[in-house]
Amino acid sequence: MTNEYPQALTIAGSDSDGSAGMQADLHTFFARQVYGTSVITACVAGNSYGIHASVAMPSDFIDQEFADLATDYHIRAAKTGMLADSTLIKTVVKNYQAADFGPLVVDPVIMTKHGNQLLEESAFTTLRQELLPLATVLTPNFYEVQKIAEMSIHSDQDMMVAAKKMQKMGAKNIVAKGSHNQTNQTTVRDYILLETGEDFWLSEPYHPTDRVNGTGDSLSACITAELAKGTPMKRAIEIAKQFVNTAIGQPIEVGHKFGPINHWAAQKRNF
Ligand code: PXL
Repeated sequence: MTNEYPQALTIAGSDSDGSAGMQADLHTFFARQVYGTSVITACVAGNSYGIHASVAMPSDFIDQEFADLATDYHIRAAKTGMLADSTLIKTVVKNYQAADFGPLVVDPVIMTKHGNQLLEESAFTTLRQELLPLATVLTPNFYEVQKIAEMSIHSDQDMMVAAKKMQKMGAKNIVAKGSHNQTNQTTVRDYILLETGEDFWLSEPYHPTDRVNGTGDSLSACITAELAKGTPMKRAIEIAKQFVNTAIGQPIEVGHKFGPINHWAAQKRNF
């Protein structure tokens, strides 16, 4: 088809306040000039103070969402977000394997910024054994690294060992996000381990703000958008880091507590 627009997919939960989950992914796709499609896995009711109810979609409905996209759209990259439990992970794995949706970015969503758990503890094994082997990119935050790799991180060396461990579980490229809860912190450092074996640290300024909901969603969505456009892996990761950092650095007043990041500020930058 002439003039075909790059299409990307988010397989994620809906967050009613629009700050995170599928909504943050779609904001990011839009800002990065890719057409966003979505497979909704769960819905959460919440606002900037927290999440107050959550419901998972039935598996046969998820099957139908995948089927409808597969028969019509040309999806070039996909990402996962909230998958809630083991049944949902298995449903998504089965459908993604049957489809031809390009590289998969797995954001292993376990806990929100408010401290609400979005993935049942009993699903961690399914996540490790069934989803990670499909991950072209895995983007765990500092907490998720420790949960998935089953070790605590106290040093750069620990982070490198954990990333290698996650790569052995089958994820090809690892974007392991650094901690950001030390006092007087001025930078956040993420550790990247590529499929090729190349590894490096990416450092960005730390912004002391509570308006950080949806940062992990937006980072993984931005990598997905770039992969859908054909951007090489290392560059896709660098762009995503800068995109999210710019969006955190110019907070907007929406909600009262853990509000959304500023996708418009990031959209204005030329990467
Ligand atoms: O940011 C993690 C996240 C992912 N998915 C959904 C969420 C949240 C955080 O609030 O609500 C649906």
